[in-house]
Amino acid sequence: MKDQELKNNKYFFDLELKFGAHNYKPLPVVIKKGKGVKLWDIDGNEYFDFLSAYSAVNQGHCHPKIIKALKDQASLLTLTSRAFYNNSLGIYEEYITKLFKYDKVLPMNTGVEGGETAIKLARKWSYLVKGIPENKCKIIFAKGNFWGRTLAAISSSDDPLAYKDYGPYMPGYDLIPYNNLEQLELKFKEFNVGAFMVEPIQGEAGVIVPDEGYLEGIRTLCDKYNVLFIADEVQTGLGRTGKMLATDYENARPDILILGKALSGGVFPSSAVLCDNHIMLCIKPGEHGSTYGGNPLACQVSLAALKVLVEEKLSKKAYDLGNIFREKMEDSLSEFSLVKKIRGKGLLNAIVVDNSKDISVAWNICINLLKNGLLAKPTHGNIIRFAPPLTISENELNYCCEIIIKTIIEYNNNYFK
Ligand code: IF1
Repeated sequence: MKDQELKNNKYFFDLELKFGAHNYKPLPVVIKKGKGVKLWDIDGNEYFDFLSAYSAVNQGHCHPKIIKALKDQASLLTLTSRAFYNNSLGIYEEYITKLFKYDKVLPMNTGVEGGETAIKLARKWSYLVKGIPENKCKIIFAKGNFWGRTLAAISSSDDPLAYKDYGPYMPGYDLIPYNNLEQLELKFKEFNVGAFMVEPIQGEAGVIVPDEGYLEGIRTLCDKYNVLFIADEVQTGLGRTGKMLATDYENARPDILILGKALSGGVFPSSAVLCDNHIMLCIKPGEHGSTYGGNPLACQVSLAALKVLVEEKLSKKAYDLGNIFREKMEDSLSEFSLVKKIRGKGLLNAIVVDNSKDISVAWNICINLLKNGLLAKPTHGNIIRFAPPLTISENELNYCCEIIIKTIIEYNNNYFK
């Protein structure tokens, strides 16, 4: 490639097309820099980020305190493996277990590893504590779930896009409708049910918010039938929905809590599984682990990321700004037949659009949002998720609401009659 040739968007599109797997369809923009709620592309165009890397950047891009923690630790020690102790892991473990009020934490790297770890803990507990016969433990999931891309994760999916042509699938799973306590209790009456793993709000399914009382109902039924309540808060946790945990909205303390994504503020892969001793101590030395799990770099970055959430009161911010967002969207857009539903909690929101006349409507709106300086991505065809970093100011949120409203109304007037 001649140096003087411009490395424009097409240059980067073509590199990825030629040398990369085609497992994503990104929006046509090449991001070069991120800071706070903003991203800049290679031409210097500025955008408001309303995806936050699927809620991994709750603290804003390149938060100075998290980056400082990364830099300080990176020049000291990055990885020892768990073959030895290190002077970061215990400090991090004490902080996170006291923050979320659990006896112990098992550190992993990605959200899906957190899910796998939670299921392994639940199975161990089922055999060693509950007394379910070996290899008979059933884990229950809700239809519409998404907890990652491993074979164990896609085995619980009812979305062909996630599971098709990846069989055979993990045995010992069962699916019931989301937001349905009656079906849950019927399932719990069956033999050998060890755990129910569920998102407090289903993210990938399109920000599906369950009825009030659903989470508390899960807790009650899990107590009644001695079944573990596993909350996948990888996307909903860490302030995103207006509380530190989405399960904090009700009396619904999970037996096993899974965190990821914003646990490191988008700076370094870090996930965590928290539970009390009677579950966590079912796994003995040598029975589970990970090369990078609990590495000093992830511990220091996660410690800083958690402290930012607490010190900057980002949960409360998300709660208040989320109410403003939904109110503005309802006031300005609910009259348009193009807009079918506006829903969410805190700063995890989605707008469902009518794609009966044009299946690409959500994508096209996102392209127009991009042109208007705001980045958002559709999910499941007609649902546009809006999830900015929780550090967004009220003025910035108001400005972005105007962009979203203007873009959707323009689309409605030009293409949707
Ligand atoms: C992709 C989706 C979101 C998650 C919940 C566990 C995980 C995720 C509730 C696994 C991951 C990511 C995965 C990423 C895009 C994104 C996503 F669209 F895929 F479904 F957010 F909604 N639990 N979600 O949302 O965490 O292993 O990725 O760290 O795979 O395309 P991970």
